[in-house]
Amino acid sequence: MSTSNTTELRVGVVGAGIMGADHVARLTGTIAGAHVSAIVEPDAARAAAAAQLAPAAKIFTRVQDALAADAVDAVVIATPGGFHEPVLLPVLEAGLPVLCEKPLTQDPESSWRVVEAEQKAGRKLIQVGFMRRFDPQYRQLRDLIASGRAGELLMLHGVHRNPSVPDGYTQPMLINDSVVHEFDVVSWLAGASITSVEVKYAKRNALSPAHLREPILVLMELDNGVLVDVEMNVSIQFGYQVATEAVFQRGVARIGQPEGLQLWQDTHFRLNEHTSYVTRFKQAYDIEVQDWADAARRGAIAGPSAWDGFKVAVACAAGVKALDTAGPVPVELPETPEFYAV
Ligand code: ISE
Repeated sequence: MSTSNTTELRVGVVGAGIMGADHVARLTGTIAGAHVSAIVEPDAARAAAAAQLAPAAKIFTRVQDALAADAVDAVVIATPGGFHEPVLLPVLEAGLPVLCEKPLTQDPESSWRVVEAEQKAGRKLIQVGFMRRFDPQYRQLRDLIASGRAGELLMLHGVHRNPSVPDGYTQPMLINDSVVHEFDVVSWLAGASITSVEVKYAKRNALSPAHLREPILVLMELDNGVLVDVEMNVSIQFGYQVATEAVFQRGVARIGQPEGLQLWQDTHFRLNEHTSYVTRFKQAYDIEVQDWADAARRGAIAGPSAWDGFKVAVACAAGVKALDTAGPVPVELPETPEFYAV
């Protein structure tokens, strides 16, 4: 940790795309007790744009160089998932705390290597960026489920709708990049593990990119008997919407409905919807990063662990297989290592 005259956490942000730049702005303008000391980004134009948001930050092209220069006390990884492992391993070796955007890595094998490296480092250093766990509405729903006030939870119906996706978004990304959030959050909400994943195809949206077959319906069985369905839709056009309905023995609860200013005008009723996850989950990201930075300064993590990331990687592998399989694909997890047992 820094011995300079500031006790602030010096954070290196790796990857300066949409999420990386958003985190640079957040760490600079919103988060207390931390600042961006380094931006690691091989694309010079992106690096320069992010540096405008944090002028004091040094620019590096490789995380190893930022570590060697002793420029950071902690790291936020916001590169595409395929680049997480090569950044995580040297950061773990340096013994620094890290907030790693989802997914932990792209497959169970590489996620396993990461949890092994973390165990070798001797303490939990990785928090995975499943930000929905920090969203106040998701937290209220989890408290309701845990309280038993509406009886036992029986089913969860989810919708995960994006207006559109970039050209590079591929069919497996429906699972690895999008449904990945549900794999984490439904287990967390229901306090249970996913035992199978099934994918059903809806009538194809002619407005979807030519290489995508969607929307899809993803069915998950949990080991406590709860059944989950999620509509995953990345060409819904009208806006960004993530919502859940929870069905209990004695009631129904909903989160994620459009909120804010209601306007009646010219015989129309209007309520604005989000256009992107950056605004829909802004509050969640703010809380997530503040809690992470506070915990990092105490030598701890404050959210989903690398083991949670590994479990989701296993569910994603089943989900990707389910894209081409009729019927449910089992999700089989090894025993939780002692290191991660709560
Ligand atoms: C994106 O990467 C996210 O993480 C968003 O939360 C999700 O809604 C979107 O589908 C993903 O592409």
